[in-house]
Amino acid sequence: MERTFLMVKPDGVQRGLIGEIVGRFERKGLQLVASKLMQISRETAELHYAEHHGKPFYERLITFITSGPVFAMVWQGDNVIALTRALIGKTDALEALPGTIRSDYAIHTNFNLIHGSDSAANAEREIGIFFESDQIITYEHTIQRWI
Ligand code: RTP
Ligand code: MG
Repeated sequence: MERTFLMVKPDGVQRGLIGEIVGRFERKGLQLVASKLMQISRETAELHYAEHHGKPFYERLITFITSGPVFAMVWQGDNVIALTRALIGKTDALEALPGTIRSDYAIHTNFNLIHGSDSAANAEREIGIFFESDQIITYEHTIQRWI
């Protein structure tokens, strides 16, 4: 069983899309094991996006992700990292497949609504940045046997 870190970005929160986005992962059959609405500090944003440090879009990205509350989550399920990346869609909304979150709701790369971890190592690292281990809830997911 795999875990991933997902985060509705400030544009998604402001546009009232938390419920819509969470609903897509719920209906897929994935299990929510942690969540919180939070304001990210610059320090946290720099830790989270460390791999992009020095890139041309870095400053814009840090400014954007700290510009308002985000909805941070941990989701669990078989292949949850690849599955959630597929449901989110490509970074650029123009390249995202129809039916993905970014294709359905985003127009620009700078405002692409949601973050999803891209590897097991990054998922573990990002979960550690945003959540204490006792904030991640272990519970029986009763629909699991039907999925
Ligand atoms: P994320 O990390 O937010 O889930 O997005 P991603 O994996 O699809 O894309 P990534 O390459 O990790 O980039 C992180 C965020 O930086 C912004 N970005 N802007 N060329 C650009 O202007 C550019 N490239 C990336 C996007 O907001 C992207 O989500
Ligand atoms: Mg990324």
